Amino acid sequence: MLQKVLIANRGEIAVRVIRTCRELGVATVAVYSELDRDALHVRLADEAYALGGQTAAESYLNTEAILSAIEASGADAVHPGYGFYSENADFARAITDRGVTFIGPPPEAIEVMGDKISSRRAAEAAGVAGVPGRTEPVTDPAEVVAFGEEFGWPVAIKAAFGGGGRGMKVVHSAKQAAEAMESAQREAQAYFGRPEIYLERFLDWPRHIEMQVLADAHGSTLWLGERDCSCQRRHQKLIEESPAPDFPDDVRQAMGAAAVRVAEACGYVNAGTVEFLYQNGEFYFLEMNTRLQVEHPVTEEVTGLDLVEWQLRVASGEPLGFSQHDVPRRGHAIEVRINAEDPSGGRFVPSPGTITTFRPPAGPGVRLDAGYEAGDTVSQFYDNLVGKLVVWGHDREAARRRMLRALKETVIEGVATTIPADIAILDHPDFASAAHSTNWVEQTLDLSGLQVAPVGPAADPGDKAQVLREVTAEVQGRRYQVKLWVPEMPVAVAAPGAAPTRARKAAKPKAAVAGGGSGTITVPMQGTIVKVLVSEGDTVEAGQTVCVLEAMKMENAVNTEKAGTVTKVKVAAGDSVGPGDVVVVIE
Ligand code: MV4
Repeated sequence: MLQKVLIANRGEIAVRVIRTCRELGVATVAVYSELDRDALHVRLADEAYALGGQTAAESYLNTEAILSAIEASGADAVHPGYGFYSENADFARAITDRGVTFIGPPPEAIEVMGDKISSRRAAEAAGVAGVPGRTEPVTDPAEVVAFGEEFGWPVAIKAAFGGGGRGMKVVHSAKQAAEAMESAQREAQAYFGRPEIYLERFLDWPRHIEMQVLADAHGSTLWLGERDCSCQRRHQKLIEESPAPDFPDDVRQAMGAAAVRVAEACGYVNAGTVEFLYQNGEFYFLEMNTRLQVEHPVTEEVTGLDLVEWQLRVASGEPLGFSQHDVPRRGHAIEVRINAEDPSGGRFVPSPGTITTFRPPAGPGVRLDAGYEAGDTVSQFYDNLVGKLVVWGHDREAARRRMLRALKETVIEGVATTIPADIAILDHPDFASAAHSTNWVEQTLDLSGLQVAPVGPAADPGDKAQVLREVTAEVQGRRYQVKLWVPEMPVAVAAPGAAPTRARKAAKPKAAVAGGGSGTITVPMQGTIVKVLVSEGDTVEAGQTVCVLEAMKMENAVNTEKAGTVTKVKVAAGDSVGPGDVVVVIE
């Protein structure tokens, strides 16, 4: 088994991977940007390494910094999560070139599935058809017209090197062909750096159904069941579920077998997902995602398998050791993505900020995979997924009701979330009866009346502003030069000649901490007030000790830098205080 896994990601997926590693006794290494230095994934990991930078490009997409962290930590494997470098063949090669295991598919499989034309050809070669169309790039509007006349209108024009849904154009008649083609080429160039486009028949009310596959390095590839991800808005999935509602078992078996053939055709190893469009009983290959997906927990809840565990086992060379017939599928699971976005009026406006309250739901059949806790900040620099709420029920209706119950139990304050929109969707008769399609959220669902209470003034980042200070520390006699992130306020100043003494036995406090010269005396660190030496009305001199703070087993004198009269004493012996708390006011 792997010994130590570095997770080249952040947020809930980094937390998700850490949890399974811990259960398996595998050590974990987090990496973090400057903004994430106190993030949940960093707090949970066994060790953590700074990548520097704020934006994704400066941090989680900084190959050199990630490679240095691998080197420094001695990690023997890297889990890429999703997004960032998860589907980057060059990154996978950079990892394996150093003799470190990449927890994902071989780079060649990432490459074959990396563009639409080559993946569609690979699927066709394996006997799995895409939506009827032609894979040769088109350059002449006459080809679009000829295609529409042969297969019928509307026609979909897609970017050959695209993915994720951007750059698709729908052409309803011959006279729209030229303009739509040019606009599709321009968008393809702008989004994907390549202008090539190709044609498919357009399906007007499809469902997005994807099949989870899992392959070991010994020639065994299994399908673990489908997920229906038809609830989307602008290609962002909102809700996913398994099994797909109103989906005949013979179609499921055929789709599972098709997904296995696609995976085998590209030499796939590890967990992957084959996406299909499904309409009128027929399914068509769309693309393959060569990573663990956001919505993987839906499959975990239905099968009882831990997909991250199997990713690690397969990556370390273990055979699956079970066959297609052994894959359990029980009940129904639904996942809702909770994003820090304000869905008022159906607009879904990003709402970054500090989460002031986070009360998670609990109870039977409820799982929350979150990347944040109360006090954590959702940054505008990254994906604003706060977490995923996943429920299990014995059937779809039980799961739907349980999800509504759990969503209404969840309290998140400080940022707006998509929860009110999720509730509206789950409550809608079209969702309850599974009459929705990939177009439903944008064409039918009306959220214009949705009004979310304002979250209040955005938490002032100045509140928590910290500065980097370099200090010398001695740990068991060895000198270290360390960098400390400390609150931006006057820091502790040791009185000249003062030597710290052990607390409790020490009669006299020696170390001195000053709360600044403003007359408002604050403590610079967390601790307990053990003695208050002044009373309201007392006259004090500059440098005089006003109280004694016990912190980190040391007694510290809290001194005033300013002379004057004590107007307020805000603490008493025994009180717990934190950095910045005011203890005494002097005028
Ligand atoms: C289609 C389609 C209808 N007909 N292709 C958009 C994402 C991209 N990966 C494929 N997409 C679509 N391709 C044909 N021939 C409708 C969509 C589509 C869609 C697909 C999956 C999930 C959500 C979607 C939302 C709008 C359109």
